Amino acid sequence: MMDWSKLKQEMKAAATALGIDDIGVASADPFVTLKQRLIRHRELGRESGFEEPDLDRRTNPALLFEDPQSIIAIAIAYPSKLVDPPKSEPGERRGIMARSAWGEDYHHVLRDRLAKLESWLKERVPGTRVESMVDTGALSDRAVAERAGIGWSAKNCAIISPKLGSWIYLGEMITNLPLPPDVPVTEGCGSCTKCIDACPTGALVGPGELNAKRCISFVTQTKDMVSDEFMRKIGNRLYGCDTCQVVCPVNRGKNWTHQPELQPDNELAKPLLVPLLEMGNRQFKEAYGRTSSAWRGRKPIQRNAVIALGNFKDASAIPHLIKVLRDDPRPVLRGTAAWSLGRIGGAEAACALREALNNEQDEVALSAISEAVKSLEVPIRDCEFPL
Ligand code: B12
Ligand code: SF4
Ligand code: SF4
Repeated sequence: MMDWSKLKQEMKAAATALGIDDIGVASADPFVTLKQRLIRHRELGRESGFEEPDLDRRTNPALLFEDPQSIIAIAIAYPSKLVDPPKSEPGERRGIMARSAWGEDYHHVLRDRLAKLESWLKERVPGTRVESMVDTGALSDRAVAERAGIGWSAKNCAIISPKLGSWIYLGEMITNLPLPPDVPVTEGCGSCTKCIDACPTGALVGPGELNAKRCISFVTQTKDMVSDEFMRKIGNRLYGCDTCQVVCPVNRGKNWTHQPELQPDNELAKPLLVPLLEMGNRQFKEAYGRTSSAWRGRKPIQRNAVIALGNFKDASAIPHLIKVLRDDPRPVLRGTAAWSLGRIGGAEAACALREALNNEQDEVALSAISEAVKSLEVPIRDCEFPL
């Protein structure tokens, strides 16, 4: 007879050698309260659209796996600080990638660890069956991690591990092994509300409640025109947002540098904006293809780079933005360049906008250009294309 408690202890002892930073076991029972929560979340229109749409599959492991007996949750910790980060200076402005997009794509790293764990289990228990997932699977990674005792479900929505903080990626494996479940963490946020207060867009509508459509992380991953309100709030973020984790006191001093694949390349994590604008598809794939920021392609990142240049109000960016306004084949990029030129202002930007107003054929870009022209503070009379 297999001693499942002993196997679990041995598995926990082996985790570090398998490159896993924390591991826990959850029962494979349906996630009943999560389902109610997800129904309400949908009714309120607060989904991002990146979630698995089938709420039954998201909350019932038995619909994903024949006769599930347990779910093993894993966490891998990632760095929160760049070593000697390059400065963002006038004429050489830089954007910032969220920490979860530094280093190698975490989907690959966690899948590698889950595969190692699977081999470890199969060596000990022939007949082991597993189904592993990271982020793109049907289950809620956070709900599984919470149930498996990895951390608590915090007011900023993150799973916070008492020992690792929230700079952790999550993944899991449904199994046919009746491993005894762990106990959820009882620690919590207490009376702290720092993350809710710091969220730039009010996306954290309550403790642990996110309106994903207002979350900057979501907005940076969309592909269309962004509203004026959100473009201003994006600042120089190129992908994702870390504000509600950076302000969290539990994360103070937590910076995990031991996972070799997850260590950042400064020039990719905090890249110069102008060269990013000029990257072709192939160049972009070579530079960012191995990171998790590339999953939506280069368009959202280049659009965000254009927004960042507008937010910096650095006049040296004007010729580059004019080039996008005139020549970029993507209407969203042309429209966003118009917004940025309007934000920086000045004669050169204004003339280029007037010219574009006469030449632009696309409706989306045209509407952004006319808004930008309206926003110009100084009327320009000496352009080649006066109004
Ligand atoms: C869709 C998605 C997003 C969307 C929506 C995020 C969200 N909070 O819902 C967007 C694009 C905005 C996003 C952003 C980010 N994401 Co994301 N995202 C996901 C994804 C694919 C699904 C999440 C989901 O279903 N959300 C719906 C909510 C309602 O459910 P949930 O958060 O999964 O579950 C919790 C709640 O339901 C809550 N709950 C249950 N019942 C009740 C009842 C009440 C009353 C309340 C208040 C709460 C509550 O408890 C559950 C457990 O915590 C997961 C991967 C996965 N498959 O799970 C990654 C995931 C959540 N993302 C992750 C990360 C890292 C991020 C970012 C930090 C990236 C970045 N730097 O920009 C931000 C953080 C934004 C934030 N404050 O949450 C990690 C989280 C790691 C961690 N330590 O928690 C995950 C788990 C990916 C991974 N495998 O590592 N993400
Ligand atoms: S990721 Fe940014 S925008 Fe989203 S909830 Fe956190 S602080 Fe707010
Ligand atoms: S900032 Fe405070 S309230 Fe927000 S997650 Fe951290 S401890 Fe919880």
